[in-house]
Amino acid sequence: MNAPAMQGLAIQAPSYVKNAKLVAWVADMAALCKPETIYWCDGSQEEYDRLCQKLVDAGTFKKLNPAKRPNSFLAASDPSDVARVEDRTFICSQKKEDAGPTNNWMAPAEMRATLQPLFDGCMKGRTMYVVPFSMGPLGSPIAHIGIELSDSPYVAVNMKIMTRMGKDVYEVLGTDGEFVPCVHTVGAPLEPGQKDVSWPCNKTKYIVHYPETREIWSYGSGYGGNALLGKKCFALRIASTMGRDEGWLAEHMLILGVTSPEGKKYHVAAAFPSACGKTNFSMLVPPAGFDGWEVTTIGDDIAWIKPGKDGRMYAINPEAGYFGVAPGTNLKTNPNCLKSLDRDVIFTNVALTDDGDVWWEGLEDDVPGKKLPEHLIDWQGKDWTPQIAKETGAKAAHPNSRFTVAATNNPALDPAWDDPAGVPIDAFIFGGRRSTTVPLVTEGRNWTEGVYMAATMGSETTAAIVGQVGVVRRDPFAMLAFMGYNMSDYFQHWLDLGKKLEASGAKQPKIYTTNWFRKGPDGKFVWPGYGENMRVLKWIIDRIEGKAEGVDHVFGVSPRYEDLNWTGLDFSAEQFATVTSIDKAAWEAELKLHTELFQQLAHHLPKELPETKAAIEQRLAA
Ligand code: SAT
Ligand code: MN
Repeated sequence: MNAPAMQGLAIQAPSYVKNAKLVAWVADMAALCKPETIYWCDGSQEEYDRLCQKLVDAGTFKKLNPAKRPNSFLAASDPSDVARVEDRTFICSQKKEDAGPTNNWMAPAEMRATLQPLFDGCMKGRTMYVVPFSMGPLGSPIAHIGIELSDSPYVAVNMKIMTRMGKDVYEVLGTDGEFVPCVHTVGAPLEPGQKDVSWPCNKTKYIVHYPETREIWSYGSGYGGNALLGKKCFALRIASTMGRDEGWLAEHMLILGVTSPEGKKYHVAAAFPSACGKTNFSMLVPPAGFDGWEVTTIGDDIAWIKPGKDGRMYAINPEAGYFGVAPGTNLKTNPNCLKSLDRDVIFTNVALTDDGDVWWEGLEDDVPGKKLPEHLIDWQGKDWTPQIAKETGAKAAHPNSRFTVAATNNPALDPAWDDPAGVPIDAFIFGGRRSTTVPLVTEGRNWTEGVYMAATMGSETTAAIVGQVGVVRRDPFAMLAFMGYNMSDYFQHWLDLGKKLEASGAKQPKIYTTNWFRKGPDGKFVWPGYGENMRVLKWIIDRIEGKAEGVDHVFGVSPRYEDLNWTGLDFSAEQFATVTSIDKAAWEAELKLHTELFQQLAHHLPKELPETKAAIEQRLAA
């Protein structure tokens, strides 16, 4: 491709890179993107430190006060580049129906023709980083390899934390192993002598997936899931199609271990939309009244789940770090997370304190009445004081500001988090953010009822996506933004897997739906959430053991007040009713929304879903 442009830029792969297809692809991409140099990342600490220093010199990173926050940095993004861009995200399968009605689609040839001129010369004046990474423990039968080419050193250092990144990956890859090619550019070529900006990006953005050829092309953004291509692009959108073809699941789920006082261990995988508390739930500290219970983290965002030889479902966390939402995190809401952030962290778009540390909204809320900082530099570099905040409503940290930190920093990390065999799943939870209608917790009476609850889940949007915050949208399986193929085919995949699992004779996971977010007439959350979610988790464990009661209702089984342990929490039966009531009119309206969803997804929609809906409608009318 365009050979003359390559003159003077030799593709000199390190001797340990022995995969001919990879070297040829890097050469092709270099010829297209025309970087000034190519740098092959080895994943070493020395390299990480060097690239971080480079980012400090470029003004992208600010080094935080080492006495307060050792080996940590603060990045400020361009104010236009702060979250995932769902309307710029495309699934380019050959057939439109394979992307389905919930995805943006363009024919692969048309998309390639669109991207060609954008990528041509897009890395001029910059370094192309070759970032080798494994999603999942190196060499695990559940893991897969990707190579990201990026002109962003910010991406390279974040990938070091978020994935198993480094030259060991080439050993697993060997001479002819498979990898998912991921090309990323900020889309800001530099002319000779042109001064760079601290956060290069482009107004034009494309986050593109070719599921059939398993490729990812990302243009114009440097932020989060748009740019760290191992995460949503690979581990969810591409991996979901791999899972469909190969009989496994790639899910937007945290994975936690929960150990009872008797020492029995369970594993729960839970799907919630972005910025709905997955990290908090995965690091939960059991409250008073739960002596001897322990919760440990396997993953906080993504699960790859494959059926094992014994017929059970085994899950790994394909990631190696957390890219979590900072605002709201404090010693009360998530003490384990706060401790994880003591050192070795990359913060993006939080505020800077006058003594060189970080701050975000809610950090001080662990103790009532704690004073706000007197002065900060906000995420856009402006002065912030409590007075300014009061007058203008200005947030010191962006609502989608993030931390990037290694899983190994987490004091609650599960000993099996890196086990190549994965952990067996006992329960799936699906949780939306709904101020009304949906009760605290419901158990599906069977696999199909569980799949129905997951498929019809609604949630109010958050700042994790560019666009309007707080509108209810259907977010099936919390996968709306992350599905690599037709949503109805995905429902079918879940139903088929359920049948296969049932046929194995092994004990199968139960399926639950939760809602921590019901509000009272005063507009405030009624359920205290965070560590108190243990009360719900224990009910779930007890149900698995056949030890807890509940009440059968129109779409499943929920606990009565007396079915939960209330030791140590002042929560009245009346409050409980507020978060668990099933209002007939609200559910009639809710079911209309399910009908709308099913109309949208009519093509290939499994008949079990409208059948389940009809049964709910009958029970509701009775
Ligand atoms: O930006 S990310 O996609 O990594 C975070 C999220 O939306 O969950
Ligand atoms: Mn997520």
